[in-house]
Amino acid sequence: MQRLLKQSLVVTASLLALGTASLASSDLQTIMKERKLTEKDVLAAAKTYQPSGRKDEFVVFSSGGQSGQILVYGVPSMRIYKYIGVFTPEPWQGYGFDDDSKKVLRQGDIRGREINWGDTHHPNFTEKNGEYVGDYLFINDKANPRIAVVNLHDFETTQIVVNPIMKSEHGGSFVTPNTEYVIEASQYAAPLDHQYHPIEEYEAVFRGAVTLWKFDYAKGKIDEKASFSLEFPPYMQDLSDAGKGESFGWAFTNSFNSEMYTGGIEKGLPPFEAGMSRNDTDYMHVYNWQMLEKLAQDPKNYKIYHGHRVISIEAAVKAGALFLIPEPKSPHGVDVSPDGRYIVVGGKLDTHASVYDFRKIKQLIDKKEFIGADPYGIPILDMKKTLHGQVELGLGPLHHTYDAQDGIIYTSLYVDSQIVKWDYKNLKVLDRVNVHYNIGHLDSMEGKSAKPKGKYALALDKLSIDRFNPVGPLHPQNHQLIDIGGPKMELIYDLPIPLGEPHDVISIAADKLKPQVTYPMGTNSRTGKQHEAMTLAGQERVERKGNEVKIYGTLIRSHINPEHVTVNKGDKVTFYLTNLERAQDETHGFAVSGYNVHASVEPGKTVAVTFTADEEGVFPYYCTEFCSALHLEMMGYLYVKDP
Ligand code: CUK
Ligand code: CUA
Repeated sequence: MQRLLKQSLVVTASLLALGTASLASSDLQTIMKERKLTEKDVLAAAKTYQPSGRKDEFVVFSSGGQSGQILVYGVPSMRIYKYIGVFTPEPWQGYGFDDDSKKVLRQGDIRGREINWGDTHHPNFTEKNGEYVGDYLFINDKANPRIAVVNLHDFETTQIVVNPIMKSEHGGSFVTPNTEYVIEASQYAAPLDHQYHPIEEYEAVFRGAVTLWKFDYAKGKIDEKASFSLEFPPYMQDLSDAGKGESFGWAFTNSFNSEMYTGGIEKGLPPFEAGMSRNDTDYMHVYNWQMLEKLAQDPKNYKIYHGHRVISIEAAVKAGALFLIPEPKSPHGVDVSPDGRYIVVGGKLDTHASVYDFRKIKQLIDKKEFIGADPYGIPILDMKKTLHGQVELGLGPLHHTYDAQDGIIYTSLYVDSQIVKWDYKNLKVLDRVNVHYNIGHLDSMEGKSAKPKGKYALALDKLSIDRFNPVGPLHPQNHQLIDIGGPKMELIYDLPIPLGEPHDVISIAADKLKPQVTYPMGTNSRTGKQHEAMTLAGQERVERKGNEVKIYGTLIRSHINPEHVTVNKGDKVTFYLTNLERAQDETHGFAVSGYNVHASVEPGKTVAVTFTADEEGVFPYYCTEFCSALHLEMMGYLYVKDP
């Protein structure tokens, strides 16, 4: 109904623009009156409405926060397209319910323990010369440090790597300009050896780190053996960004506990929060991954933890690959400008944003001009001498995103609930818009790449409070769309996010995504290769070896072949299923009653589901997608008998 209404509004708005008094415009007046819509509301609707069949200009990938998933939606329509199961089982896609996806999902943690959720924060695309390439997407898990790779040719998660040294992370995933590395920086410091150590050993044993995951583009996989880490002091590292353009080769990581405060309300000490914000400044870590890459070749520079190379602070300092710069109190976002020259940092407890000039940083590094060193021997650069300037923006500056227009940046103000548009070269505020409420990340289209597109910005609000129909104490989050095409920013749409706290989003021009619509026949989507159990028409069969039964089946409108399978109680049963369809969107699903297995079998895909037939009886299996008029007839029986 609302869509229909919007459609008539669009028509009418254009008629109005032509100055045509018409029936439609009187309809519009009536509707506007009935629904209490202002002219501004009608314009906002016209800017976001997509008639049926019209595609969006940008596609947004949002972290799903505690859901461990990724959410995909379009801009400007804000229509949700997909959830991608990443760290969490997702039954529709069979993710975590078929054998091939279980191999990706059920990685476990460093102790081999199975973990079925994740806290996703920062999605990032593959890049070429700092511009986004719609081939792969990376996302981190803050809670159980891992990085996942999503293949954007089919929007499926194809790899999860477990960080071998961290216990918590936040500065991931950030990608170097040609996708050489995916950067993952730790958050809460912990002993790298995963052993017990009391808090008294904080300064001596607890550590942060940054892991540089090597991405093998041809294989579409992170190469764990070629990856390495750099040890950091226990300063509680935070967001990171990779340099580009003139800062290519460098990377930047914030931290918020230069105090190395260890708290203890149970011991009568002020809590973490009080002690960690005592100092006026924390440290930005400035490091060169190209130099670290070389250091990682020589065993004298690193220690091995869990088979993984960790370059020591000492070796990095000696090589001139690691520096610290003070930054305003409790920083959060660090965002490198499209040309790579400036690094903008927001301090949550400071009203300013700080613009660092990489040229000035580089000059001090080249001259070896330091104001001292931290307790771990890392040279510290003079903050004043590296700053281009600071601008007072308001309360709680968090994150930044860039505009297509050179020198223009947008910053989120968490406490003030605003987006500020400002000029980071001439250091002046240009505009501000209220958002609802308490914004975290924001994104202008491709706004963190070397070629931002502008046009729209997204505000990722942490609280929605009164924006939507109440659905209980756990409120949806609110993604607000802002038109940034004109001189004044205009808020034009609210999208309730129902699935977790989406800390960050990343957007890409829709034409940069070229997903396939069907698979080459017999594809194992998780490996991208032909499935060893691909079954074509006429090859359907049941093979038995001891108590292992393998069913090689096919799916096509509107039958499952075979339709009857008999096994003995206790048999290990594997159904291999190939969808023989060649038409797009002719997906079949596969479920067996009572055995907790499900597969989504898109055209051309082959999947496997394995279970132990531990219960005697008759179990219908069926197709779970309404695929044809005879969908309900697409079924069969599994007979489990006591031998
Ligand atoms: S985020 Cu992860 S704490 Cu500001 Cu990048 Cu919400
Ligand atoms: Cu195939 Cu329903």
